[in-house]
Amino acid sequence: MHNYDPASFHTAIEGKLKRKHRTTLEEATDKEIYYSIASIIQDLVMPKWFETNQEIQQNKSKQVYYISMEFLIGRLIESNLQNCGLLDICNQTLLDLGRRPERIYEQEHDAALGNGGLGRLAACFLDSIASLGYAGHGSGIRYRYGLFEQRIIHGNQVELPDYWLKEEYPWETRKPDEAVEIRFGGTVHEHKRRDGSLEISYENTDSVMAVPYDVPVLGYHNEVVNTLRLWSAELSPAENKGLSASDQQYYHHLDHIHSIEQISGFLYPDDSTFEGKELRLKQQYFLVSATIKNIIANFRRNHDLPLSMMPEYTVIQINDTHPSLAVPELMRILMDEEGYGWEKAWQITTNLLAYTNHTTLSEALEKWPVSMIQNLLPRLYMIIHEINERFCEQIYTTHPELRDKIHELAIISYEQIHMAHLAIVGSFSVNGVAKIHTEILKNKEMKNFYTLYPKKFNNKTNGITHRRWLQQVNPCLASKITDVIGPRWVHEPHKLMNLLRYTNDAPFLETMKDCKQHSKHLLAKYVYEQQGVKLNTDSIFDVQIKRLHEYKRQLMNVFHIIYLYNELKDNPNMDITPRTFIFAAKAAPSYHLAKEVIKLIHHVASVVNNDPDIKDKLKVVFLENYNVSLAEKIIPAAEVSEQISTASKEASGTGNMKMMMNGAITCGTLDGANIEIRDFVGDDNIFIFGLTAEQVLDYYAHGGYDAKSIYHADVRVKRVLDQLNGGVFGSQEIEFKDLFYNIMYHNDPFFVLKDFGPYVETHEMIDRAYRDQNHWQRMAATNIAHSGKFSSDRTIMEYVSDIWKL
Ligand code: GL2
Repeated sequence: MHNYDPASFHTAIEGKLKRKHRTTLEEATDKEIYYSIASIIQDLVMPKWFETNQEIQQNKSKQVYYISMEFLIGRLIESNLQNCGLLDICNQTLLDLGRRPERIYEQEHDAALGNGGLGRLAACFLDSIASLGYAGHGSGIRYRYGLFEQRIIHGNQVELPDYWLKEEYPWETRKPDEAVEIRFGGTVHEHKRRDGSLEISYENTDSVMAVPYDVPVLGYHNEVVNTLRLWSAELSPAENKGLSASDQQYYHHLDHIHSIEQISGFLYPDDSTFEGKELRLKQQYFLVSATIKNIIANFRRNHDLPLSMMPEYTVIQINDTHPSLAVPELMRILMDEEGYGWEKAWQITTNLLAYTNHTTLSEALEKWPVSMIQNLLPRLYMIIHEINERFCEQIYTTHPELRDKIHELAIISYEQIHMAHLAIVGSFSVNGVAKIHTEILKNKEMKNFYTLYPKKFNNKTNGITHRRWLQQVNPCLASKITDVIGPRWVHEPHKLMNLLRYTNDAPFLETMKDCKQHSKHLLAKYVYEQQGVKLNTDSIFDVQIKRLHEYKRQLMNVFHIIYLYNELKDNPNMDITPRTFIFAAKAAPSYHLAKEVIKLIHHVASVVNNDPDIKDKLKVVFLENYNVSLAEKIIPAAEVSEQISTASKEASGTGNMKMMMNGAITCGTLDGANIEIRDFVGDDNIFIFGLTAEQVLDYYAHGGYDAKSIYHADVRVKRVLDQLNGGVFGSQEIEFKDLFYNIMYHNDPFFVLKDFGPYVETHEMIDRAYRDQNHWQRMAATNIAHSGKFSSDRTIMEYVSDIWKL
């Protein structure tokens, strides 16, 4: 994509600094250099972006649109440099200039337009789609405020707004000419035409403009540039009649503008939980309506064909149910605006849409009150109602055995609209995100739908882009891998399997270990700079980084730390491999118990880290403000990857894949993609413990288990819980009573006590295994070798061949 060498790149930066910032290389701030480099990349990207679009138009290629409320893209500077082949040149140039590359790159504010796994998956998918050369685009919302910034004050999480756009975002291009109008509310009128068909018109709607901002998505070394289109809500010219006869009207008008802009104002900070706020529903419709209008406009630009042909050239993947209003919105446009009858419109709609389910947690399943949809989207409500009527009737006639289940399958029931049901009925494909998750969907959560539509259901195990999560974040390890197996793995990640030939190669294992030590030192340096805590880099770096959620069981990890602390206090000479427990996690602002766990981690850390008896044997650190960039620092340094969700709860997980790819050994339950990791690496290269999903589901079916009996029977458990309840960690006795009560009196809904014993024993095995470093590095190499199967390139190829048919 470029003809730069270090000298000409140097000159290019100099030129940008002069023309754009009126400064010199010597005087420029890191930020000015960052903007100059971004601008050089944009200059290279623009013509390729244009050419990619031209090519799609000329070849009439089938295109996929990935609609998602979240794209957790993090920083783009380094991956863009890498993908256009400039990273080494840029690094060298900066070093020659006496600048530290990482200081320059960290000038970019993370684009945190997502909560966690679901949003990061969308970002990895875009990278793989472009790198594999497919025509695929993301469509999302340009939230003015991303996921909140987390600060810890006296152990408590506090949230700060993430105003990521306060400085120019160099990767976006505003496209006002492609803005579309979105309508909310109003009343619907139906007129019967002479031929009996219905003409629909709307009155008194509120309209909003959706203005696209395009971010380029660069393929790796292939000159492909796809688009991530982010929509921003603005005042529609139609609404800006502006004339105000009184100051009251004027202020009313300003309020109105403000409420419109709020639609793309902020990202809802809930991960795997549903918040039925009207503004969130507005965001969903805003995204869906803008995207579909855009897709239709693109189709018309590229083809001289009727819309009924769209499914031949277009496919729309909806990321969870958040964009599932796509079903009625497509129906509305096809019928009301394009004149198709119900049957034909339904055929087109259901051949365009494919739905990915990301969770079976009941608290996450979206159910909107009928009244809310009726008020905000009256025409869509009519259509959903009709879809539901026809669907229920169809079950009644074609599946008599399901007649008594109709109320469970219905899209509308008990005054609520079940978005997952709508998405399943309105799509041609329904996929889960790991084998076990898809099985649970088919055999339990969506069992009756599976009976109705066995062919729709399929599995697509998640993946991560190895270009970012290995090559970019761990250049040391990446280069050592290339030294032994050659560079092809970057294009064909399954070739990482060739590393299996080196799992007994002592010099290779030694270099791997050196890389890990290097990464541990870098992380230790960061921790010291951030919080003044010195880490023992000879200790095991034991890492749990993910959103804070009861089902992810950070609490069990803390209980284990307290237990080890107790053991060491009782027996200071105990033979133990030193450990550093590393946490990073954001809790949803209204999730009380999750915030309590964050506080507990801090209190335990302050006791453990300041106890002279413990010396260097245990350390606990919680790193503030977990985001993509922080993950990039931690993951290369991880040695133990904590993936300890209550079995059946974690649909897939993707952090498990990232850490495995960097040579960490998983300590996990048989949940989500852990199961597939185990199947590939074998039992000898992973530490598995705890209840199986089947056992957990069985307990739930029989009302749970008796947590108190474990408390009374296991002295280790009793001691930890009594300490929790007795104010040993924290300034007062009642400090953690809610956590204590949840276990003791709400019967430990996530089986923390039940799995505690096996968890402790598994950690004893880890402790022993780590002492044999040769063996440990062999396990690490085996994990890396198999991690290629968790590249999102593999996942995308499966979507392409089974669902998208690009
Ligand atoms: C999630 C799942 O919880 C997680 O296990 C999965 O890896 C990702 C991506 O498929 O999706 N579902 C969900 O609602 N969020 C997730 O991270 N927020």
